[in-house]
Formats: sequence, C-alpha cells, structure tokens
Amino acid sequence: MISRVMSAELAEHAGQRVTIAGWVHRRRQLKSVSFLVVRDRTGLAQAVTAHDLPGEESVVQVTGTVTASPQAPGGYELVAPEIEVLAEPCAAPPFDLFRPEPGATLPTILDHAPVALRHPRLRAPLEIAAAGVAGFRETLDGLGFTEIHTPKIVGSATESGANVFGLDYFGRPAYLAQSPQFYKQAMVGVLERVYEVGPVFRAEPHDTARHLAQYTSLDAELGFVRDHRDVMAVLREVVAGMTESVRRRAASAAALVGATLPEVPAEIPAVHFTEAQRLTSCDEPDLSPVQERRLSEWALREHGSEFLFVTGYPMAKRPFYTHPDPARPGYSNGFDLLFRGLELVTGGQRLHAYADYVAALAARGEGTQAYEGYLQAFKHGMPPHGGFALGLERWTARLTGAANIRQTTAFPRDLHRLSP
Ligand code: AMO
Repeated sequence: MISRVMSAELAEHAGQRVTIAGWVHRRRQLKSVSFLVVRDRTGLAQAVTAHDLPGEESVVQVTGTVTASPQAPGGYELVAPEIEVLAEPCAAPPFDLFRPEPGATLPTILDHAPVALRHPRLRAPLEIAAAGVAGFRETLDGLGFTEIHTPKIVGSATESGANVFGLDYFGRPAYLAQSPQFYKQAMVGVLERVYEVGPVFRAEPHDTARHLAQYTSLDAELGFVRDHRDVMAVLREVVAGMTESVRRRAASAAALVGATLPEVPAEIPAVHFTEAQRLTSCDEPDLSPVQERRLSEWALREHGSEFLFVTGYPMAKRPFYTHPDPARPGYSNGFDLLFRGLELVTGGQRLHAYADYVAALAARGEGTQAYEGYLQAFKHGMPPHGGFALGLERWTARLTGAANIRQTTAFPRDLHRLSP
C-alpha cells in the first residue's frame, strides 16, 4: 500500500512532511504560485507550488510539509510539494467536478456515472446509503438476528406474476427474485430471526421517480410474534438505528447535501387503512402517491412525526402469504410505513399454518405446485411470524431530499437504462 495520510488527517500532522494521494480535483495557476486541490476518500487537501500542475482527474501522490493556512480546505496545506503523477486521464470529465454544484442534468450524470459520481455531492448519497445499511445490520445484530444470503434466481414469483423478469435457466423457465420473501420466511424455521441486504428485481413498466428495475431491499423476518405490531416495534428500532448510524458515520456527507435526519418517535403513530381512507377522502382499495403525501402531512401536523404506519390493508391488495386480521374480515395484519410522503416499508404478519397457505392459494385460483419448496417450511411447523422490507434508495432519497431515487444509487436500472 502507498504510505499516505488522508486529507482529513492533515491537522494531526502539522509541521511534518507527509504524503497524500488522490485525484487532482482542481488546479489554479496564478502568475507566481499554483494551487493544487487533491481529492481522496475523506475530502480535499491543498498543495501550493511554483511549478506546473497536472490536469484535473490525474491521479497523484503529493509529498509536502503540513502548514497552517486558513484559506485551505481543513485549514492546512502542503508546502514545498513533490508531485508524482500515478495516472494521467486521456479524456476530460463530462462536466467540471470541482464546482460546488454538479452542472449537469440527471441523464448526463447517469450516462457518465463512473466519473460523475466522483463529484462530492453525487458521492455523498452513496456514503449515506452505506451508513444506513450499517445501522440496519447493527440494530438487527443487537436484537439477535442472523444475516442470510438467498438465491436471486428463483423458480416462482413472490410478489405477483406481473412485474417479474423471466430468464432461461439451463432450458427451464426461471425468474429474477422480486424479493427474498419465501426464503426469509423459511429461514425463520431455522434461525428464528433473520435479515438480508440484497438486490431485488422488478420489471417495472412505469417510468417514475420512485421505481427502479433493480433496487436494494433491506429485509427482516422474525418468529414468535403476537401479531404485526411486534414487527412494527422492531421496525421502529431499525429506522432509529439507521438514522443514528447516518448521524455517526456519514456526518460530513449529510452536511454536504443538506440531508436532514428525522426524529424517530418512541412510538410511531399508526392509522388503520379505513381511517387513512377517511382522512384522504378515498374509497379505493389502495393508497395513491398523492394520498401517501397527504397522510404524511397529517401525521406531521397531528403527531409531529415524519413517520406514519398505515395498518390493516385490505387482504385483496396484499400477497397470498399475508395474515388476515382475525377481528376484521377482509382486512389484513399487513402494514406500510410512510416516511416524508413516500411508502418506505411494507411488512406484516404472515400465515404460518400449512392448511392456510393451501386455502389462500386456492382462493386466488392457484395450486401449490409452484410453491412446493417454500411450503415445506409450513408442513413442518412454523411459529407465528412476520417481517418487513425497506427500500434503500427510497430511504436515501427521503434523507437527502432527492426528487428521484436514481440520484441515490450508483448505476440505476430502469425501463431505459442498462448501462453504465
Ligand atoms: P414491497 O413490494 O412493497 O414488499 O417492497 C418493499 C419496499 O421496497 C421498496 N420498493 C421499491 N424501491 C424501488 N423501486 C421499486 N420498483 C420498488 N418496489 C418496492 C419500497 C417498498 O416499500 N415482500 C414484501 C415485503 C415484506 O412484506 O416483508 C415486499 O417486497 O420501499
């Protein structure tokens, strides 16, 4: 490894001769003096020299003496530097990476993602996402969950038949997994409490600001619940842990993009679906994006909360594995969590008796054949259980205020985009 200090550590080395390494973020050649700003994974550092400078995005190693300088990023700069060029670019970036705001449209940014994402403001959401995932894992590890890794090539659709990508698996039909739903449930029979962080695939025919064809799903599933409310309590801890982790691990990225971190109430307010309908004057069996926004505004007004649970969705609108509400025929023990006007999480209690699965599939006109592997778990005794899935890109978009979730993932896949 090249022996180097990071730009954020310069202050600790005042007076010493040190080496930094990174990309030429910016160069300013004045008449008698030149400034070289180097970007590394921790931030920016400046070197001052009388010599000519390599061009922007050159990869350099700079050895110099750390000297206090109020105008330099971080308050220190390298003087009397020796500059070694490790790699020279052979093309100019699609836009200036050194300007505070990336001066490019979203399509230009996405078309040139490998370079464009180097812009500090475009990189920041990725750091925030990573901190969120770390908080997800940390919280669930602390609650006795085990991380699992399940197949992404599967033999049957989990969420619905409509938006599944088919593929040819050695001559047999197969699908890209829409969710780890079946496997995470089966693994409750093995490990009781499990979670997974992984890609899921939806052949979304809609070109919206909140749908991708591949996204990162943060899934959890746990056994021995009384009903969906126990799952909601775990989800509250997860969301609080993710928020705290962003605060702790990605403070400078959050500050750079003006991300505002939510207060997670000790108990997140919840409304039943029928109440949500009444509040938004709607009688459709599902909530539209406009209604989700109105409900979020209501929760903020009435409860001072940026989060709102909507519980008891109609059974007709939930997948077959959903547990009905024993007290309210037609309604489920399924919930969504809304965050700042957007559905962030879906979850609920699941059926756990084998006979109930057979009946639920029959009621939807389906046999058990396509689900034999999954149904094994229920033939052999499964506790009452439930879980949830949180869409990582939506979480990051809501934290950073990004209008489009494509701004919060490095290489989004959608209706039109398969590259880079
Ligand atoms: P659902 O299909 O509602 O539930 O997905 C869960 C969460 O994933 C996010 N999400 C998406 N994000 C980006 N692009 C998409 N196309 C997309 N679709 C969904 C949302 C959503 O709330 N198996 C159930 C979860 C469970 O019950 O445990 C499921 O997948 O944030």
